[in-house]
Amino acid sequence: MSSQKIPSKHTAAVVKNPGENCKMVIEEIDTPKPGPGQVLVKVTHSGVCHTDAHLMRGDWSAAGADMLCQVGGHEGVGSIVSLGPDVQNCAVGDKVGMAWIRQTCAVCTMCMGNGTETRCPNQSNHGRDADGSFQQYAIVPTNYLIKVPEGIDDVDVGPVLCGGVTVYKALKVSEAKPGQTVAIIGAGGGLGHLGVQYARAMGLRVIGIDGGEDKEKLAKKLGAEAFVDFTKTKDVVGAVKEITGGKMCHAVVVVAASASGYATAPLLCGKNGTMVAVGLPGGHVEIKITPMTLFANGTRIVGSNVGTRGDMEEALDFAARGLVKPTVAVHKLSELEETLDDLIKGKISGRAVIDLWA
Ligand code: 8ID
Ligand code: ZN
Repeated sequence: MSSQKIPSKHTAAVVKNPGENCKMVIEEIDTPKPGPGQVLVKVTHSGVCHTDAHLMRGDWSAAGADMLCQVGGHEGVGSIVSLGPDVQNCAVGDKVGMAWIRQTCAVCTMCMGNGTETRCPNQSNHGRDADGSFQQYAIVPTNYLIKVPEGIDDVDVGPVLCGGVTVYKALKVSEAKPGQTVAIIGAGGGLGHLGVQYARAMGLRVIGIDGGEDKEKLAKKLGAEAFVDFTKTKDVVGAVKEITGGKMCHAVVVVAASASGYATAPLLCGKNGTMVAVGLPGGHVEIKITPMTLFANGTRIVGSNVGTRGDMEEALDFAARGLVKPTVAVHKLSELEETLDDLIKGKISGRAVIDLWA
């Protein structure tokens, strides 16, 4: 079933040798046909998440998370161009998103739990074990297909599908209440700059922490009341102490992809504060806090991973209502490898987005 001509081949960024010697090649690959329970999506744009860089470079190999497919990307948006044999819950022409979670098993304890489906041990992920959104056409199973609401520009959808929903969920998990203060470590990056906006829309006060003038400008423009530049400030804990009048923060969301981001994080929490681990630097990184500090402060340390389909609907709704708008720089697919290099070097403020047809 299809209303438009689908080419037999399409352009994709194919990853050769994921790991240290990884190389990306722009190639024409076969356009697959959707099977039962699947649709074919013509991808228009895809956000570029730091997770893509981690996977391609093998940063998480020691943790058993290798890239097992040939095309990365999990912030894809496009429209359905063809339906598999038995598909009924969507139609050709629907605007949809493909995110990190491609499929869950729906029957394990995590899938059946309240809000725990993101921890399904049997899940598959776009750009990790199934080809993702850095290609013009992609197969997407329908049970995790995201319907994109009206009101968001195409170019802005992708960054919400991973970056947006992830920080939104992390803020919910932090249990910070309106009027309370959250520090976002990595506030000028992809997840962080969206975190500043979600936090503001949720009534929170934001201290942004990141490096460089561009990231400071962006975080402040989006609503951070204060900013600490970790590349210039030796004593980040002292700086936050000064900003908060000694009270420190109710929540600390770490989206930095570095060990240094975690070094100070638990110490930025005030009494009964919560640190949420989101950023996933490669290598062996530990979160250090003494029992005495835990005892004295009641610090809660939790991890948060992406969001459920319900979280996704809410995260997109904030964007559709204009409360959150990704700051994007649009690139061609041929510029993806360079864009990933820039991301690793910390040079990208906001989110880079690939236009698959430019
Ligand atoms: O579900 C999840 N937990 C999830 C979902 C999506 C992404 C986790 N992630 C992970 C990614 O794999 C990555 O490890 O979150 C991390 C951030 O992803 P991103 O936002 O896509 O990356 P980015 O745009 O590079 O932003 C990171 C920011 O951290 C800053 C950098 O300057 C950059 O702006 N940063 C670093 I690196 N070290 C810092 C430090 N010590 C720091 N900011 C403050 N202090
Ligand atoms: Zn991501």
